Amino acid sequence: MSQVFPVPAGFAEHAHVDADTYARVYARSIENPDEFWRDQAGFLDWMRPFSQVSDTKFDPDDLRIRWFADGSLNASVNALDRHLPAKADQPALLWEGDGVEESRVVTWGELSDRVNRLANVLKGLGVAKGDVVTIYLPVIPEAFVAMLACVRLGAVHSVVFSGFSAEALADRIHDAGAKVLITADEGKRGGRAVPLKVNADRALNSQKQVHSVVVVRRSGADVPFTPGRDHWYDAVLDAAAPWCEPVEVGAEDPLFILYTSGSTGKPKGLVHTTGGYLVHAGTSWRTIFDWHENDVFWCTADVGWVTAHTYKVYGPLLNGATSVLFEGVPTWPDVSRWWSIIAKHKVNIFYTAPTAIRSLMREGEAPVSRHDLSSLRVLGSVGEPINPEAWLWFHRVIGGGRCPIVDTYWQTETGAVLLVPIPGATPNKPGHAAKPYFGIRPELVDAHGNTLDGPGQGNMCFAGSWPGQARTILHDHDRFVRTYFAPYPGRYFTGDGGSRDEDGYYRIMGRVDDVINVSGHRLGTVELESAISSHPAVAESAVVGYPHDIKGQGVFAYVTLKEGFAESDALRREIIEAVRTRIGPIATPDAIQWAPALPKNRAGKILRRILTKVAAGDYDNFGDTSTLADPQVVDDIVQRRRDNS
Ligand code: 6R9
Repeated sequence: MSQVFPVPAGFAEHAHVDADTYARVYARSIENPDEFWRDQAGFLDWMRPFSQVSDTKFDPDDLRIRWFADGSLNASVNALDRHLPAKADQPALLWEGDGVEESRVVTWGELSDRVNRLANVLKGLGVAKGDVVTIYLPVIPEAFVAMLACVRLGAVHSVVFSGFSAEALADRIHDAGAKVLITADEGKRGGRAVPLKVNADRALNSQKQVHSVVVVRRSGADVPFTPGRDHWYDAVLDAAAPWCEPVEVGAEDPLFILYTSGSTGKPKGLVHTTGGYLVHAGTSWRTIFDWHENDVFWCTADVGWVTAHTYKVYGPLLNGATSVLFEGVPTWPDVSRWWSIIAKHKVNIFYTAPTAIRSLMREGEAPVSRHDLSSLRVLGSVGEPINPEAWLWFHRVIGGGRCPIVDTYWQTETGAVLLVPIPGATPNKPGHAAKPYFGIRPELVDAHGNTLDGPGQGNMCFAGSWPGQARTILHDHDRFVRTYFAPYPGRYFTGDGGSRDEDGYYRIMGRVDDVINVSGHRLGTVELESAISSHPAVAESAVVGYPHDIKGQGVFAYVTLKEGFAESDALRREIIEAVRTRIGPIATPDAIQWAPALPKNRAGKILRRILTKVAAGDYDNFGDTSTLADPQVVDDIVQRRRDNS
């Protein structure tokens, strides 16, 4: 039995949604989804109204996901123009740099000016409706400017996390077919420089696809510059005209691409479209965080992830909300950096990830109690299941016991939230993403495709479409259908396992596919294995996730070396370096165990189930091992794991 935390006294009276409203609106949204979403769509300014709300079918042989299809609009008009001139002098972004002495306030007027100018610059570089622009920037206001400048032209942004390596960036630029890249000289994290321009140059080496690079001067470092191809952001913006006519796009025209890891080696470029995504993002953001005018919101996610796309960029901007942006890390220059920012800007709504909470929790309460966090009213969590211990600490120490925690379950693919305890409506149970958002129909499905009734555990699926969901994988619609709609026909399959209790509360149990969730970041095991195998000494490798105190899951790699190579710490370091070069520091293996051989069945398939158990230090109950080609291999692996732990 989980402890239950009721909606705090007095909270519901001022909330957008209380328990009765939730029950009534949810029921209506399921009985008549089109009517519900039509109402929600009224939140946006449309250039041409839509006549049909939805045209959707979750049939793997004839998949159809279309929302508001004959309507048209422009995302930047909705995110900026409609807040002007009323909010011209009010802050849109409160930026804190990596160093404590660096901060900036960007007003709505300035943001709009920069967006219009950059849009004109991009237009001058040949960017037009439907073209993809890759953005490789740290958490600085220019990242927002870049995204909005693209969509002002009807162009499609593809943001690549600034922690990805040159090779990972090159793959994503190439796959998206981008001809223009927007980056910075350097990023700054924890007092260290991140060599963005150097990485970008390396990614653009020996290719002709990208003809123009716009470079933001962030650190002022002396970086390589290719005349003709490279342009300093400040110089070209100063020279650009301050108004750019927004381009009208269809609701089903693409808004952005975002890459995420799947269970094969190649990252998937999920394609999100304009109308449905903006309706879902904008309306759910204000509802689930119970945002009210003048509230200050802070989402700590990096712009490279979907969490930031939906609930740091589009959600707040569509609502005309003031947001905090922070470039650095929570532990630098000291472990109270986040808490000092909350106190400085009197943040009311704070949205972060369990992995960060777990690492800050280790530092105890003293760094927190030095700061006044009494402005906080709502807390949020995202990216991975939050363990009850971290939940309770977040609630008591950061939220002072008075703030509901909005545990938002969703994915890059789903565009916006699916499961969530709406703060004025749904009592919290630690670790539970709780209840479906409006219009969302969760189902737990067993291995045979049967939908479970009542309490139980199963594969987390969703029946029926919702407007924010991705429409396809770039260049691979077949993979899109196969991955999400074929496993359980009639439903969208998330790749997660879930459970439901007697109160109808859902809890996410983690991935059931070959994806591991490290500090809230998705990494494909196959992708990791191919990075490891790029080292010339490696014959074969198998990667699994294992429990990690801070990261949730860590990366555990079993590595078999080629003849003639000896196991050594130096080799271990080289393999780690190979992974950092191919993917980036987020993928750094936490443990490498040498394995003279990997456990395989007679067909040569690696038995990951066993490797996962051994990595977790669980040496019993390997289940059916009769298919093992050589049982001795398992004894060997167990022995080595015991010796090392
Ligand atoms: C938004 C985001 C998606 C995967 C998802 C699941 C895990 C996300 C969660 C959660 C439990 C939550 N996940 N939120 N698990 N509770 N509140 O994180 O998107 O990066 O695509 O990751 O993250 O495993 O399938 P994305």
